[in-house]
Amino acid sequence: MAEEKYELITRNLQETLGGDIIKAILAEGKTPKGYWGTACTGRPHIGYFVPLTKVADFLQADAEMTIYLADIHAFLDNMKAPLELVGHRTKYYKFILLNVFKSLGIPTSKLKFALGSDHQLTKEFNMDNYRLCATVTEHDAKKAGAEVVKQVDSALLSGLLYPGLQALDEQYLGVDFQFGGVDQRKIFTFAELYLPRLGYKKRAHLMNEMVPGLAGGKMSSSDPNSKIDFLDAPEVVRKKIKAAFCEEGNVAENGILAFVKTVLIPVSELRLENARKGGSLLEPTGDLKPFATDDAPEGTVFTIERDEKFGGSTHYASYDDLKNDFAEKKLHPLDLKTAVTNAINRLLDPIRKAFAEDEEAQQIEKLAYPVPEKKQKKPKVYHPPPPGKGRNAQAPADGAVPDAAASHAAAEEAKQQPAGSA
Ligand code: STL
Repeated sequence: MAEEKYELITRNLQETLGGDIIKAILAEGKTPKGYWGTACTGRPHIGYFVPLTKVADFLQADAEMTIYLADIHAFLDNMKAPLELVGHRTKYYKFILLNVFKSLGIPTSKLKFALGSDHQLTKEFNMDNYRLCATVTEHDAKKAGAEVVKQVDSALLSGLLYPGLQALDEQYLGVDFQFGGVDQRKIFTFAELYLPRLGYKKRAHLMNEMVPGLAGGKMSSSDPNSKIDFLDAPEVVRKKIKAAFCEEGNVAENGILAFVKTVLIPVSELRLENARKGGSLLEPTGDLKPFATDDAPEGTVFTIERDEKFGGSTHYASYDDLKNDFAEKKLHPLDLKTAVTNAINRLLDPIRKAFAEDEEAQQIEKLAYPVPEKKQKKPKVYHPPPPGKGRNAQAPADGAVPDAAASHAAAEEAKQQPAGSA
């Protein structure tokens, strides 16, 4: 039983540090407590399905999970979220994440939500922060944040505080493990080194592999082409997937395949497992069918629907089978993209619907992401040209003077073309 739970907790991860800590808790018959945190900076995008799908495993193993919205961190990371917007953004994140869990059928009654500002403004936390600042070298703080904190010239002191506060969060959230992407690794090892120096326990750290965005690179909130918003309309989803890089036979830099591997197939597996357990695993809050057609053989985790004249539908029982077919060019990018578009739209449908039916959520979204005001054009002031210059003056003997304003406008226009938009 303890072994089974440990296997569930650690499966499909890239790396586990301090697994013995979790094993010891399970061996005592106790419930491990963990958390996953995010900073409420830009808009949450469907890349969040990856960690949230893994959270389903933790819950299935009866772990107690906290979803942590790092509001103060969002501001500390180069003010990615201005302080006056952070409060609205945390509310928006909470709305979206709750509905993602519902869409996945993950019982939200077993989840806790917490905000950074719930504990980070207390006297105790602040004193611990000062104690930590008197222990950590500047060098270590900088190194720990290197992959997570935006690196800029004239770096702000806030970036140096970021890793220490995250380490202290483990203590103040009262958890046994923290879960995050492997990009958090340096912060995690920092926490393992420094919490014991303050007299606190070392926690376990569970890390997901980094998943390429649909455009091929890291799924970033700042590149609109690489991310699909949870509220994107079905047509927008289709267009973004259509534009995604997905080269025939190339399984290496393939954001579409990565999404199938880390979200769609685990979700199918969860749904099949739920059906096997008579529906005791998931809440019937949404569509609980795997991404397979009704006529698919038992154990199918993904169906590619295809016209008979192109060989008919293919049913896959594992990701590796699908990947191998793609590598051998037996599965065409267009057929894969169609299937993935449909699956994503099935996952997004209940989220879009919940938002459309919730006026408060719509209000929060407006406040959280105000449309930036267009820059006011400076009123044109007429400066008369000096004598002998200007439109009405005689042209110089060597002919045309380039129109600087026009060529600048042309250069700007050229910049607007998205790179590789084919
Ligand atoms: C990001 C992007 C991301 C994860 C995080 C931030 C994590 C932040 C965080 C902060 C404090 C914690 C835990 C996690 O205690 O993918 O901008």
